[in-house]
Amino acid sequence: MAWFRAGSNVAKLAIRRTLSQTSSYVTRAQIAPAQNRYFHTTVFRSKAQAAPVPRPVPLSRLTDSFLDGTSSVYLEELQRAWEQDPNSVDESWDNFFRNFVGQATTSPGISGQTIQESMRLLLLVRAYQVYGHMKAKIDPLGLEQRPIPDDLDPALYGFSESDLDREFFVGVWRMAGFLSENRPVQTLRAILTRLEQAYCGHIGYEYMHIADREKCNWLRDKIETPTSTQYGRQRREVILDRLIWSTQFENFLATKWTAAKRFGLEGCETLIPGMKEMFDRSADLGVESIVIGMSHRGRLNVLGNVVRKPLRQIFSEFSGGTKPVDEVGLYTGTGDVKYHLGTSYDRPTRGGKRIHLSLVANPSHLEAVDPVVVGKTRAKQYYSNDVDRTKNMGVLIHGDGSFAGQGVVYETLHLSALPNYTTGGTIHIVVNNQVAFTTDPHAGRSSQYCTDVAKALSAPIFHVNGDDVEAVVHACELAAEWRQTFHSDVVVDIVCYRRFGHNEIDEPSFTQPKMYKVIRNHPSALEIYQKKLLESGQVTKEDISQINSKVTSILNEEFLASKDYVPKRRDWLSAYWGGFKSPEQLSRIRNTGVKPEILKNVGKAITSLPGNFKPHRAVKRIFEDRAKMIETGEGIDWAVGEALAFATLLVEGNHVRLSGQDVERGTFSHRHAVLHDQETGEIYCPLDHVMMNQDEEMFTVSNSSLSEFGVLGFELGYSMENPNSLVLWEAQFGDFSNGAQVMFDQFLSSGEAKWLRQTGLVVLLPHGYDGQGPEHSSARLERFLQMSDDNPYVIPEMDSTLRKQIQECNWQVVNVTTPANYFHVLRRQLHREFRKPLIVMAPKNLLRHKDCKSNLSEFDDVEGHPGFDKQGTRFKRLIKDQNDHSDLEEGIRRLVLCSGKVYYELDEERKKVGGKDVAICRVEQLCPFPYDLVQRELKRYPNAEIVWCQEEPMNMGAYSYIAPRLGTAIKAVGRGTVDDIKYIGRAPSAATATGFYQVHTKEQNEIVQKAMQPEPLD
Ligand SMILES: Cc1ncc(C[n+]2csc(CCOP(=O)(O)OP(=O)(O)O)c2C)c(N)n1
Ligand SMILES: [Mg+2]
Repeated sequence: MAWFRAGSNVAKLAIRRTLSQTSSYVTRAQIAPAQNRYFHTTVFRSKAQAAPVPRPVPLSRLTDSFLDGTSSVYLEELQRAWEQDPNSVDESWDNFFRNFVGQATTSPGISGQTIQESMRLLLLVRAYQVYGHMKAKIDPLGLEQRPIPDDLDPALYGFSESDLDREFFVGVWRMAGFLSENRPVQTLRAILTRLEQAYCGHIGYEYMHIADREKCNWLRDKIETPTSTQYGRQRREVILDRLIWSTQFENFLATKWTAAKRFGLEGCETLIPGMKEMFDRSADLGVESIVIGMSHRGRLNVLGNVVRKPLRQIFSEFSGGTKPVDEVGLYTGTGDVKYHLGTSYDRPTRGGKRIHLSLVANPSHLEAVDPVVVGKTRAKQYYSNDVDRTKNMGVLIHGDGSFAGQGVVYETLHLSALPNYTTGGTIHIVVNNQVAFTTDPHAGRSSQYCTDVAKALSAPIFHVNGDDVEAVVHACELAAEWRQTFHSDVVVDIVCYRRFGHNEIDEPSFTQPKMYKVIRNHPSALEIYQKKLLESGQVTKEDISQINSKVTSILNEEFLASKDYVPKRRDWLSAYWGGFKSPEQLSRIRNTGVKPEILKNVGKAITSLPGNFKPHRAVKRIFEDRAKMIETGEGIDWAVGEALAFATLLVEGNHVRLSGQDVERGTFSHRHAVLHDQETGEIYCPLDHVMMNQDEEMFTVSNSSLSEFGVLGFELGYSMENPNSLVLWEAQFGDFSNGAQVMFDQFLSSGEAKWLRQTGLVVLLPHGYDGQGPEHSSARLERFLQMSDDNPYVIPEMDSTLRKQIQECNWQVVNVTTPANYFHVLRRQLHREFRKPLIVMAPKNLLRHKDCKSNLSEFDDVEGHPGFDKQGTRFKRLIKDQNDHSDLEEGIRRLVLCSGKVYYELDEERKKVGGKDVAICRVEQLCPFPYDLVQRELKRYPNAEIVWCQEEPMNMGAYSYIAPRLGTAIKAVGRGTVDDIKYIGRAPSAATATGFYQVHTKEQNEIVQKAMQPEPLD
């Protein structure tokens, strides 16, 4: 490709120069549309006719920025090589150089002039390939006034009308399409006509940004081969039928529910036939399952006509719906508006296959669902062993405003070729109605097209006139073929319009009066297509009215049936979730301890390296230390505790996937899940070798792109596919997680309540005050707690055999302080019959803290070992004081409740001051609040003042969550009220932490000293 570019650019330059040396060539910024239309008939303007035949310019005299750097060096080298031996370069270059130095060419029958002309023609062909889309008639309203590049003007290349019927040779460039090697000579007229048809019709192709000749040639073949968009009678009837369904569906809703918001598709009805044909073609090419993400526009139409959700159900929901009868008293969640709900169905395809379609539920937040869809698709590929990623595909439908405006689009696109995130290509369809609510494109984006962001990914982009249903179908089919051939993203930009307002009760003429004047008189895509088919004689009026009446009568039947429609029990469980419990069905907590021999075995596997592997010295030592931990069963640190959790889950048959920025080594250089041989650079991941012949992907740890929103969304989607997987996303520092705030607010904290979909996603957020400043201290624990939905004033059933506290809560928030407890909380995620998101305030300095260690006996399930109670070994929601206190300790004057690493600082201070009369309890699970265990401790210390101690400022951390709940617990045991809780922590603050290390140390000291002060607290 490079040499071609170089050659063509130099030649183009030469032409420009020779032309500009004469006075008759005037550089123009744009070709007026009228002239442009005139040019469609391939008749030239008189000025162009005067253009002289250019003279060649010696290469050595060419100067231009293009010749800077590597390309000029390359050319010079090429020229030197040619001068020494003309056979050492490609024939095309031989001709090129001969031409420039005025020699005759070698190819028989080709004169120097012919070569010159061929090269100029070649540039013109290339100009069409590059810029043809800018002249394509893609706007159904014809409102766009964009300049047409002068590169598309044959006069620029010295051609005049008298050349039209001359024959030209264009075939030495080893390219497909026009420039294919064996193409016979053609007249200029034929070439231009074909170029216009191929590149300037109802589809504008953008692909020349793709730096891959094979791909470009593939597209060129498809684009430049004549008759590629012709459909026969049968296909046309199917397309017509689908377009009628799409159009009638919206009309029907509009007449039955005149004032309801449905974000209709009117103006882009061709989306439906386009999608259906795309899916049919995909199925022909091996796709079995498609995950779809889309926002409001046309969602109901897609649900009904593409996904085939029963129309009666859609109509029933549209009328307000009824709660499913057999769900009364059962779990129904809080629900969501109709145009957000997800669903999935199997539908037959045109080719007689079946395809599974799932539309993912999404919030209003435009584009937020994108990474979720991609993650879910990837998980489907893993679980269906879809190694070449051709059976499962993601399709995203975007709006023009949101595709250009929302950053998560780019964050999602950037996952597309990453080894652990790729799905073999997502197909993007943009419903480009040229307006976003009330905002015009010129105010909404800086790029020419709303799709330009996809160029960064080298995705081909097909801009298609939404009025031409066959062009839409063609572009959609081509996208499907591209995806199955090249396994990468592709964009179909359906340029259309919005017939009504943003929604059905909105007045568009307030803001887009001119556009709407045009729209009012604009025929629908269906009208246009019907006319075309009638004119072609392939379809009669009777045929059309037959389809119309069939559709009308089905819509009416479904409408009638919707009145008595009784929804079935809601399908809140997808394929792999059979047997899982809703929050209303009790799920007992299981033992998370592991047999000692298993621990030893997996422990050995994760701490030993292959004999010939040469790790970094420091890493070698770490692994030697780890091996010793397993051997002695003592001093197990955080990283080993985590690895043991992963390893034991793996041997139990679960899939484990950890992703995030720098997670392989770990931000704090503690994890070393992937090791690098210092000599060969090869990598070794011990957790890939826990079992014999372990599947490579069963344990996945992967550094991600530097994105929070995109990657968290991806992992969330991934986690929703199959419950037998532990999926974790780790933030670099918890502080950065708010870059993914939409994911927390719209999906993770509320997704189950809105859409009845569970996820056991684990989010690791490094948190803690170490004096690293305001942006490396706080994961904003308070926010997660504030979004928790457990009632602060009601103590739920806490009996261990009846407890559903976690099931009923929207998520769990923990701040764990021992490796063993971390091990158990991770394992607990899978050892239950429901799934709940887990937010972990992950430690930083505890990763290497001398006291933050556990013994292997805390991980196992051996009776008599620490942590073992009558139900086995479990995650400890609260860790009681580590001094050997009895059930009643009347001499304790203060009970300090805390959470996280401040515990170790408090304990140290207590040792320092000999504070034997102070008890310190760690609330490891903040949400839902462990009422039973807190009350147990309150009873143990009847005379103690009750303190909540935290290192965060008062308006942050857990305080505002803990206070009312602790108050409720206190009240229930007769120990006072919320007013009796004493607060120790930083003062309220705007910033999360001080930027001055000394101030930090002083504050930290004050906290621990206050907690131990002999005087009562005020
Ligand atoms: C993240 C986000 N910001 C703002 C909105 C409010 N909003 C809803 S629709 C819309 C316009 C969307 O325009 P476009 O993407 O072109 O889709 P269209 O409605 O034209 O189909 C806006 C701004 C939103 N839903 N989500
Ligand atoms: Mg729009």
